[in-house]
Amino acid sequence: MKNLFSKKNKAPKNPLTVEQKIKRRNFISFAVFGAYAAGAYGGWRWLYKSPGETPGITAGARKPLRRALNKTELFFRRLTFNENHLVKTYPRSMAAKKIRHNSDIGSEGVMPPEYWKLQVKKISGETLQITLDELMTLPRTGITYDFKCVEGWDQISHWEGVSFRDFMTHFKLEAESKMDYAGMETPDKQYYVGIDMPSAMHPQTLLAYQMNDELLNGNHGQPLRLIIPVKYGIKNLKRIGTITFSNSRPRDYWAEQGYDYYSGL
Ligand SMILES: Nc1nc2c(c(=O)[nH]1)N[C@H]1C(S)=C(S)[C@@H](COP(=O)(O)O)O[C@H]1N2
Ligand SMILES: [Mo]
Repeated sequence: MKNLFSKKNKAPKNPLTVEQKIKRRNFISFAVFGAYAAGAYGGWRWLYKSPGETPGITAGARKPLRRALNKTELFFRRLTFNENHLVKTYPRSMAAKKIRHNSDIGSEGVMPPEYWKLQVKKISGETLQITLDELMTLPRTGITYDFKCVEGWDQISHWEGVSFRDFMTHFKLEAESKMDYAGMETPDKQYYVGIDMPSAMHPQTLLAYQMNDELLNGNHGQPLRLIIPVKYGIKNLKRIGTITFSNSRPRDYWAEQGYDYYSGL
């Protein structure tokens, strides 16, 4: 049988009254709350006083926040990106006949084909000038997939053109394909995107000149646009004027406004 009066079970010498107990608990909760509040305030001050990120590529965030964002981005990229993982495609008959038309920064109206050449800036400093006719002699690739805009709409659409990979091989841009990024800009430089090379070289990425059965019209990036199914609409630059290659992030129109630079799906 248990001895109720053993040392262990002995009643405390000065048992606390209920009131004292409550007081003590209140004191502890306030102390804990106070410590959290001080910590939170300290953290906020630290963040507030920390330097802003280098202006340019992305909208100004505090450096530590941007570091955290970049880490998260890398984590998800590694987790979800796989060049053998293909975006879902649909039978061509499911493609919309009337394709939704969104913003046209840098791609308004029509570009007379005789004034347009694709400028490809090689890392040697040389610039290739490529006509649409020349691009159209390369193997033609088509894709029917669900185009997604960050604004919340999506549409199954059909596009044709040259796969970016085939384009790189044909024009002997091997050294360029080993760089970290491709940058693309409209001829007037009003709209521009930066694309990480693995996404650019993804087998479904196209330099597209055709939508459904016709060459692109002025609404959709005539004469040549990027169709990059692994990314949101914002990265699908209409009316490509120049392509550059670099190991640092090329400037990106929407990233400068605070959108995710990677904008992957
Ligand atoms: N030059 C240029 N390209 C652009 C844009 C733009 O404003 N200018 N908008 C982007 C966005 S946000 C989307 S959703 C798609 C829309 O393409 P669409 O008009 O062919 O549907 O183009 C992308 N490419
Ligand atoms: Mo969009």
